[in-house]
Amino acid sequence: MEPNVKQAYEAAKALYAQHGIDTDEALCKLETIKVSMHCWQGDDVKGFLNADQELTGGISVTGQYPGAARTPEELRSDLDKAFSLIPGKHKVNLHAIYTDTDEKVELDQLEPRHYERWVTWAKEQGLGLDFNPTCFSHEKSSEGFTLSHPDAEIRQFWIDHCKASRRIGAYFGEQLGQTCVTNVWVPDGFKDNPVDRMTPRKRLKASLDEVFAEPIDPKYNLDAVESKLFGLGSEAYVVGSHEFYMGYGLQNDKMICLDAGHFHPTEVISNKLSSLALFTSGILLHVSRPMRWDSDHVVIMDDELLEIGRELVRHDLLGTTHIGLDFFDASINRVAAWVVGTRNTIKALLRAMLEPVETLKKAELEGDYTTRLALTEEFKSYPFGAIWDYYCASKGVPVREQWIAEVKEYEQNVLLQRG
Ligand code: RNT
Ligand code: ZN
Repeated sequence: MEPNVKQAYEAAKALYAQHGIDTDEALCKLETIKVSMHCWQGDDVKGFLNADQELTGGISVTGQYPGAARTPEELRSDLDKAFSLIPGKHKVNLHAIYTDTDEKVELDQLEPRHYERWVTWAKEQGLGLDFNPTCFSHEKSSEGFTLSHPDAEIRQFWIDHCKASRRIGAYFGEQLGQTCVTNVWVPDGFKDNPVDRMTPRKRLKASLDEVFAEPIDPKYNLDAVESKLFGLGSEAYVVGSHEFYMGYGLQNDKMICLDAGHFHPTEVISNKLSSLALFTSGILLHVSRPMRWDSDHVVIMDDELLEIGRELVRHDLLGTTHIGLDFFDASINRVAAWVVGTRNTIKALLRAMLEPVETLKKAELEGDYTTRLALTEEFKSYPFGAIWDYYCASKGVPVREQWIAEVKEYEQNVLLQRG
């Protein structure tokens, strides 16, 4: 470790200690937190199963930066590169379309063996895996409906796909000794005002009941359901709204997935955690950055990210919250996108751990809102960067912006060599 990194750490440590904050302890805790890095940033949500299909489901990737992964090997190589620049041991979030197999297989016929090479790799790298059925980019979703489709046959296809996905999740969990979270998100909805808002929701509810009917050991797989306010082409109505899945999740003991981009523009998921946590045994997050709409920009160190970190730390929710990332930007180097978003997410948690929460709580309880405001603001310029740098150095990953050069080199030697 460079001596100046260590020196800066010692100086910062002493400052935090004056407020009773133990930086060594904070780093020990930070080390145990896993972020689930989404594979789909690496290839613009194409996958390998039907890679020639256009991206549908009301989500969209913009940009033409060269170097997107074209094969599972390339994607794993890019993930390896990203993880070498991120401190800690984490998870990878796979979508069903990211099969690694020579077989031609349909979504409803998927089996654990189609992901065996991912499992082998995850074992080698000490990573966990999470999973998602892919209910989009398919001819059977082309009418904008999947699990709530009025046609029973099409519905059955998607039910079978989701059932298969849970079994694959359980296989991941069992093989890797780390619980897999399988998250169901469907794009179902109407572009224009519906007449009947209820019947599609009844169908979605019945389909989900079938999907979850098979008991699976929660040690291996946990289920989550993800709501949404609107999508491209489902502006007027989304079947799986927040209220729908909040009801479904609470009634059926399924985790609710909060995606930062799936609410009204001034509505934030950070303010939902302390409520939801009172009524659930766990929450899944899709940390993302909506800009004016659900645009899935790379996560930056903005107020909402910090607030999410604070809520998780202050209310001791880290043990029960599964932190997933969900963004896709094809206008910049995709490995860099992962590194920026993941480092920021971890860094935001660290910043939250380095706040004088007990003092602030006490001030609040005593009605001393002056101290609450003043101390909060002063802490914004406390030297958390020195603690972060030390953490990166002690985990053997590049300190500060040093990682950028490594990504550029990888771009030259690997990404730009791809056709
Ligand atoms: C879409 C949801 C969903 C997807 C991924 C690819 O709005 O956020 O999580 O982004 O499944
Ligand atoms: Zn999401």
